[in-house]
Amino acid sequence: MPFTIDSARGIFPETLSADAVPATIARFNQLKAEDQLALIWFAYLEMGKTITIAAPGAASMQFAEGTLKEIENMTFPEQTQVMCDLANRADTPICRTYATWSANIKLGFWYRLGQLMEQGIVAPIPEGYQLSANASAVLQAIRNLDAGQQITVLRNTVVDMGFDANKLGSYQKVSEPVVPPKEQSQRTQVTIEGVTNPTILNYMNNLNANDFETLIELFTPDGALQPPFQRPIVGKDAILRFFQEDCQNLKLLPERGVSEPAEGGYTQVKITGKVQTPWFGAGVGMNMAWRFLLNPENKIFFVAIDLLASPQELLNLAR
Ligand code: ECH
Ligand code: GLY
Ligand code: GLY
Ligand code: GLY
Repeated sequence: MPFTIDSARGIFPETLSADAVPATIARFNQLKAEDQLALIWFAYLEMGKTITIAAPGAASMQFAEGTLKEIENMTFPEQTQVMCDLANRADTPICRTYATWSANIKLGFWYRLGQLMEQGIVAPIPEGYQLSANASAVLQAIRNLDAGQQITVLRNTVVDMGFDANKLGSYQKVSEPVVPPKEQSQRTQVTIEGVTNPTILNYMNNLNANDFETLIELFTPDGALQPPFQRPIVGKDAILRFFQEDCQNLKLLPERGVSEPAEGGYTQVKITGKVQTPWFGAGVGMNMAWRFLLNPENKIFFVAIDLLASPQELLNLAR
């Protein structure tokens, strides 16, 4: 085989991903818990002036309801302690429960806590809270990012909170029910300037239709998918689980691409375009690239999804 997953990760090396995102998260992680929570609160309020977040669906909220009730019944100091524990990734019952939740359930949980803080039911960030100098600098770094990068920082900080899931041992992951695929009549078909490869078009169209069972058949058994700023997810079972847990109701808007032969009868394809998340809809278009490596049978051996450094990168199809 001419490629390994590791060597496949290096296709289209000119792709400039948004390194500012992991850099900002690393600086955020150095802050003390109180500063982390206050910083997110301030960032969230500021972003709320320009972009609107959709209320989480009932399907994702039902799993967090027990924990939210528990928190509502606590005193303010106890509530503040729970939020600091989450930021500190402490070993507590709530932090362990949180660790079993999918990303959308974690986001829905914080969305609701934010509302309860506004209503005075959950302890607010103290009036006049002064961020440390480092925290102010991280907040300024977030202001300087584009909206797609800002929501990625927020998402990733929330996902990383709670007890470390790798230390839980065996556990049942809690995620929203899988939505049925869209009816054929409701489906849209993408067109991509420069690319007509059916595997690529089917990838985009099936993901847009939440048709994960059809989508996964486009992959080789040992294939891999690398989400932004993450390690590759390897093998059809794991990729299918990821699609079902984390990829419902995304909107992929690919714009252009290049396709060219690679070693051993493989084909490498780079696509650029926008992606919308159901949390923000058309309000935030994330600038993305997909870097595909297809085997000689036109199956996906590898695909990396990158959040791009800038909109100019949408035009960069260099190898
Ligand atoms: C408050 C203060 C106290 C602390 C906290 C608070 C609450 C914060 C809240 C934050 C909410 C943030 C949200 C962020 C959502 C971001 C979503 C993103 C989605 C990106 C998806 C992408 C998908 C790409 C993919 C493609 C593929 O082809 C394959 C699959 C996949 C304020 C109370 C914490 C409430 C809601 C960034 C890019 C295209 C890889 C998935
Ligand atoms: N409101 C977006 C979601 O629940 O995914
Ligand atoms: N941030 C990409 C994902 O949904 O995993
Ligand atoms: N595109 C993933 C990274 O820059 O790490």
